[in-house]
Amino acid sequence: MRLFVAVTPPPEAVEELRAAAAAVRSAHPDLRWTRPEQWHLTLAFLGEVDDRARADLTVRLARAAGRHPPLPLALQGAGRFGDRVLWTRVTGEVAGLKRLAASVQAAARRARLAVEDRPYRPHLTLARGREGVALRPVVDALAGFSGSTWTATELHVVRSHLGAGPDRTSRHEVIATWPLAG
Ligand code: 2AM
Repeated sequence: MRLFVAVTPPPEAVEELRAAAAAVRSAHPDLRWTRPEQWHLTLAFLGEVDDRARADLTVRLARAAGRHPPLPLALQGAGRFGDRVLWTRVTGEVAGLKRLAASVQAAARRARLAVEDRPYRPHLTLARGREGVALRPVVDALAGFSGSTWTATELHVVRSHLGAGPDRTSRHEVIATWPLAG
């Protein structure tokens, strides 16, 4: 199954961001907006994972979660990866989030999964671009957003069902959760 590991903002933080992004979203229906109920901060994308690797991974991730403390975070402003991805920025205990991501990636590697070696850049994907649509004005329109602080208290393993959501987007299913308890 296709898996990734993430932390998720609580409903209040999602609602603030949804409200702040609503006008921008209406002004840019040409972008492929992600659904608020699926908003998350990816720590590691694992791709296809078979049952044996998943069992190994589960044990290692449970251990990793227990070594990290809950993380106070806030969502703020926006950024982009070229004209491909529009995201909102993460502030607060970003150093701790990076340490958690490094632990998760190390656990995945020890479970013999191929994890990308790119530097981890904390972000929450709001929309994916469309050919010929510039994201800079959209980033500018969201620049003033400043969400409340919330605390990430849990680590989730999420299964992505490709094409199973509305309009053939993916559907996400949380298949395991552990408290951050370090
Ligand atoms: P994102 O973190 O930029 O939003 C599920 O697909 C999640 O894993 C998404 O949040 C997605 O991008 C992230 N992800 C990271 N690398 C990916 C990859 N190579 N393919 C698909 N999703 C990836």
